[in-house]
Amino acid sequence: MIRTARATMFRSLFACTAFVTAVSSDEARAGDWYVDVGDPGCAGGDGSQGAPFCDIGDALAVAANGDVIHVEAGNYVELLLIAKSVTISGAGIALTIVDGNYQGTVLRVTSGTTARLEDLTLAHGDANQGQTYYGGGVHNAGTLTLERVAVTGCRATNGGGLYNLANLTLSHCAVSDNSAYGYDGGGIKNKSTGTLTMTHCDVTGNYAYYQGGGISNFGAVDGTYCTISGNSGYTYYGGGVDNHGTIDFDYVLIVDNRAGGMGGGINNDGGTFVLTNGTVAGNSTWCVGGGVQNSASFVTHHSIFAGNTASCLGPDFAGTLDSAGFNLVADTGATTILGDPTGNQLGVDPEFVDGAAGDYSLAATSPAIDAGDATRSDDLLRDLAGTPRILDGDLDRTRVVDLGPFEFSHIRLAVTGTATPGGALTVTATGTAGMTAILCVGADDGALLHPKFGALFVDLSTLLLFPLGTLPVAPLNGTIPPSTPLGTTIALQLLALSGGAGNFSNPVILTVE
Ligand SMILES: [Ca+2]
Ligand SMILES: [Ca+2]
Repeated sequence: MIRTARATMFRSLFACTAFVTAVSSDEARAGDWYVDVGDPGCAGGDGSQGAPFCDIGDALAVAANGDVIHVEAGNYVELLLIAKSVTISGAGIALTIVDGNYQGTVLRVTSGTTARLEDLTLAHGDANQGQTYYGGGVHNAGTLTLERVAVTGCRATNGGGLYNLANLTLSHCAVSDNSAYGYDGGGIKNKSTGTLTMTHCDVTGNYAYYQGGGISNFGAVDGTYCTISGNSGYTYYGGGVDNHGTIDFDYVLIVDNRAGGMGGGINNDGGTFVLTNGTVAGNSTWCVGGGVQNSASFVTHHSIFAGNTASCLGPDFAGTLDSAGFNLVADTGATTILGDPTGNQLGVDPEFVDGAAGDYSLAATSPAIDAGDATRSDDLLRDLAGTPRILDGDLDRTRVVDLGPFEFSHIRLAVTGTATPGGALTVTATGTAGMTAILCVGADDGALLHPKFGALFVDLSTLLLFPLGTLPVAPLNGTIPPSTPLGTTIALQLLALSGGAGNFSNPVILTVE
């Protein structure tokens, strides 16, 4: 009876919420070209929407500066050379695959060209096949933006995945399983002339024979909300990152990388490294600096160095750590700590949820919770996992930022099912037993900062509250009304309360389609 009543309330709650409706406009403009390898008539196509080309290269040949090339789902076995300022838009990162078939670099952008690629994958490039030896997936000499793009399974002497000489911006990208089998930069090599900006990117499972399994940097890198994990620098330096230039990382997780010599997570050699709210953990090296090996400038605050291993010296941090306060270093045996000692926790276990299983978020008892600068007000509003930042993790009614890229919340939201008209959804709330859970449902794009509970990302003007009871609670099943317009967005977020204290959960934003 209770479950039925809850489901009815859930349905009615969806039905009476005034959802925002987004109507997409796919009208063709002058300068739009269409490519669909699956169109049976594409061999005679003219690039119009009704008669698409088979190959992206055909569209590049006729496109002018400013044009947009729309590429349908499919496997496109070709190498792309972009010397015009165009946008190439795929059907989705898992749907539109540009496959180099190991015949050369998959994507080359020439100097002076501004290009954008979105919603596709670049795979199976090999720069050593008659080309430059640099950049198996991408060789960029221009201004290139990749958004929702994967670069995977590529190889080169330097820069197995991407090789950047100029301006490269990566957003919501995955750089995985690439190899620099000759020298450095398994995932990415950023040259001294290169400026690389990364947001919401994962650099995972890449390999370099010599150094910089994930990233080898000689230029300037700015990274926010990124994960660098499971990369390997086989023989020498920097399993995750090898730096000789300038790196500024915020909210970055560097875990489970390995180097054959020094700096399992990071090798900072002659460069400048600034790390804010980073976690460097679970990395290993054959010799010095399992987490970090630093022989230059390494400035950090609100960061965690723990659970790394080194066979010779300095499991967590070998060298000089220039503290800007609020760092946790579990093993300081080879660490010289200079700078501001405020809030540093040395020789302390940060208590990850399950580091061995790759979960480096904070357990409820972690000393890193609410251990940051109490005067700090973050403008990023979410942590690496999408949880609101800053939260009151210790429930003393004062929000204080946690150490590392993850903010601890007493409640987490998971939504499964199909976001279609009439589709069934299951909402699961997990969190601290005994706290009262409330489900918030409404339209998207709210961002209201509650002084005690954190940020609510459900639009307050359409907000409906739905009490779930005391944690633990059973999953809640609901149905999206069949009449819901396509493109409707629905935002869900949980609130856990105990006395006058509480935390909002991560939000889940659904688009009905
Ligand atoms: Ca906190
Ligand atoms: Ca607190």
